[in-house]
Amino acid sequence: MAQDFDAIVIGAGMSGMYQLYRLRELGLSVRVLEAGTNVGGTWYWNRYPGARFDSESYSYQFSFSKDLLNEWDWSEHFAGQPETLRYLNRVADKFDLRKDIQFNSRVKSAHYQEASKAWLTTTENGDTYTSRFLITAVGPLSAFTMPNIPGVETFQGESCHTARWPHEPVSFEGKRIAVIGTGATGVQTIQEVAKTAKTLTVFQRTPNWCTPLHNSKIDKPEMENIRANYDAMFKTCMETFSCFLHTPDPRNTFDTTKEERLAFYEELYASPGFGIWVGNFKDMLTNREANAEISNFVADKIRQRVKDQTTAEKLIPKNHGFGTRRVPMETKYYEVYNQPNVRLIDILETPIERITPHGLKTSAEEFEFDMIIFATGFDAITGAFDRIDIRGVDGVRLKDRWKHGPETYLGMTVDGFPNMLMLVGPHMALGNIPRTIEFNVEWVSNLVHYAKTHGLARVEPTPADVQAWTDHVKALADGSMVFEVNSWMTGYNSNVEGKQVRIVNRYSGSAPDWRAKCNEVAARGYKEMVAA
Ligand code: N01
Repeated sequence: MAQDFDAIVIGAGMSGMYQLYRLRELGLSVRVLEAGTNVGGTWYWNRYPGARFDSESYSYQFSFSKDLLNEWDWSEHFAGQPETLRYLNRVADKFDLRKDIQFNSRVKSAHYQEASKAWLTTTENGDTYTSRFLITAVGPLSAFTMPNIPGVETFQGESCHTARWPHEPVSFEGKRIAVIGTGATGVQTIQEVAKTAKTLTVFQRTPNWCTPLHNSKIDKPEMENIRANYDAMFKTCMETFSCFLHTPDPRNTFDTTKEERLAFYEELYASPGFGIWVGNFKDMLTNREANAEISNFVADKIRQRVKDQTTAEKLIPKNHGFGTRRVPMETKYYEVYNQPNVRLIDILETPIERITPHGLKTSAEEFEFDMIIFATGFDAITGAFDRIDIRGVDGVRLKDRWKHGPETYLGMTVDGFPNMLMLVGPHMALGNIPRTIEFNVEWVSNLVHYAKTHGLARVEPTPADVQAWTDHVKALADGSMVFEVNSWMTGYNSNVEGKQVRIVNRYSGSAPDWRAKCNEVAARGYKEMVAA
């Protein structure tokens, strides 16, 4: 017998946790279904060595509770995963969230039932739930992908994908270790593993442009200063392009002299966090010559930091410009390649042919390893949706509907999928995600509240609005160099069938613009949403 709730929320990461809190405040009955054994989502699963924030800790936390802000001290400007997970557990304790979360419950399917205008959700354990609203809080980077390398299942040593890292400590001491993948996760992992591994061999397919994080500790007086400034800080985050404390410089690159630009690049390179990516000249990702300037600057930094110039050249991206893929933030990453225990293998030059029981074989060499770490990323944004059998009106599958890329209204709704509301879904602003999450959750909560109080059993956008929003999101991507490059940010995944094609999966306008549009819709009483 299915249990009935006003809303089912899929996922107990940051968005699912806050959604539960908000809907409960509105007096609704809510059940959160979570595959893991505890809260935290991204921060629960990604326990790999060296995992940490790339956003300033205090700008990433929840802002909705003054009490919580007053109670929690951050120990570093960019906190490590264990601290963030402790924080999220504290949030769950403080607001007694766990009592409404069903852990160990991976959702298998969610089907819209026309007769009852409700969703029927089934977990892999066979539990069933009915609810008027289905709220997806599945995360943009949660469906991890193993590499499609032959023999991957035959390796007999220790092996793990970074997004499924064990809860117990893992020692690298005295071990011969391979890391496959050099995205933001690979870079953080490599820095850490290199400290103690007997040997570390990095298998790199595409080098990324990495820049220094410049992390540092926060002492008590500094924490008190930061706290005193919270209101202004969160206001800044709501005004900047992508909700970070950094925002694009209003100048174009060539409005400046060569000396001025180099001085500005030096300043950004020496500053903590994402400033060099999201606080750079405003034409960095639209003007090719401008992009070449910053790319050459960072390439020179890599040449200066890596002693062996053949290795340095391998670490410098040649097929994409700076900032066109997510910039991994690093702490002595390039210096790792000066260590005698570390070796870089360029697998474009010598491809991996297969993984063997004792290691792997490239076109040039056979390697033996005690451990292989797969830092091979995610089937991003739509991947977590694809893995659930979601069916709307007339049994139409969301996966089929999105076969050629997502179609949404405001990134939160899809016509033909009534009462399904998405948190951090496709086609909405991402950036510094918790800032977007809070807005997203509040907008969804207000809509649910409106439907409840107005006796509306069905909330859904019109096909015309979905088409218009999807066209708008695609038009925004036009002319941005980001959308000319293969990466999770363009939905490309070499390991997933049908995903070796670039799509527009993200909203690339400013977060304030996206929020303004959402606010307009709410202010008009959700007139666009077909309701009956
Ligand atoms: O994943 P990725 P990630 N054979 O897709 C390689 C966020 N994040 O987990 O580039 C060989 O970036 C692949 O090669 P290529 C952040 O938004 C946040 O590192 O496809 N190699 C690439 O090198 C980030 O962008 C934080 O040629 C294969 C790597 O694996 C996002 O998560 C920290 C392969 C995958 O890189 C994803 O990062 C970490 C194959 N078959 C991550 N398949 C924080 O801020 C894939 N690769 C805290």
